[in-house]
Amino acid sequence: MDRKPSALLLGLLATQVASHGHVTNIVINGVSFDGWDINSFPYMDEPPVVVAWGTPNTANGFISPNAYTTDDVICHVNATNAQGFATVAAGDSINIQWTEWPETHHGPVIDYLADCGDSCETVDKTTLEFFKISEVGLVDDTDVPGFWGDDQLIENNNSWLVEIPTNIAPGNYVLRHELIALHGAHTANEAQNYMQCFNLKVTGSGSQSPAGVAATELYTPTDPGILVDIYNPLTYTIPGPSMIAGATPVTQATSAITATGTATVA
Ligand SMILES: *[C@@H]1O[C@H](CO)[C@@H](O)[C@H](O)[C@H]1NC(C)=O
Ligand SMILES: *[C@@H]1O[C@H](CO)[C@@H](O)[C@H](O)[C@H]1NC(C)=O
Ligand SMILES: [Cu+2]
Repeated sequence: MDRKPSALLLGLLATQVASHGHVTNIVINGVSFDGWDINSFPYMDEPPVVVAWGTPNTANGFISPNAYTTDDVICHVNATNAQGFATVAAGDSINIQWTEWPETHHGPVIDYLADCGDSCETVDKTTLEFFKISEVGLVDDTDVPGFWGDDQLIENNNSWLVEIPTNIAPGNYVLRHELIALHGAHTANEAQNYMQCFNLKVTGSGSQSPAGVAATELYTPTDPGILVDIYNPLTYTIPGPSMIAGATPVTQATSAITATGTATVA
């Protein structure tokens, strides 16, 4: 028997790798923290402790609208709590580095935080209530399908800068970072959500504890920002709740890496 993968299978694998993406690392004030490596960590009995939530997403896949009410929409498929965290001051920005994002995958870039209480390492993910701190949708609609948040991400070295609002009370938070690809979204259930979660300890003197919603209540398959034809001129409505007061849009920029950090284990 020929044990080599067939040309067809190789082609499919290549297509999958080429057509989707995931986060490789995040950078906070020059310090780079590893993400969850979908190509190796899922195969390990004891994967390294990182600040990113774990997922057996070895297919480099996405979550579909028909799974918006399942736990997979919280932090990706079968996600498990990150076992460490990174510390960030409110008001600081975090650069989130993706693998090469496909040009065809136009759509918004959205970021949320959820307060974990005592520990993001042990919190029950179904109790997390997310509030929105950043959203960028259709930036320029001059030429259909337009220039989108994730086109900005591509121009920004496939990375995204998000600011932790200054007014947030210090504490333990999950950052839920998400790209939604809308190239097929004119067909029901064909939007593609790519979310990744990270554990943060936010320091500072803020006092706000914004109300949030469960991730399973963020979107519905027929939201105008989810079931949408981007190949015709449109006014795009970014899905999910409004941004909190104090959320500050930042100009996209890369973050030079000056050091490598490791997740803090409580
Ligand atoms: C996620 O968990 C379900 C239920 O245990 C399982 O059927 C499915 O194969 C898992 N998915 C992945 C990608 O591991
Ligand atoms: C651009 O991204 C690559 C990884 O894809 C990274 O190695 C490099 O440092 C980044 N460049 C800048 C200026 O951030
Ligand atoms: Cu894709």
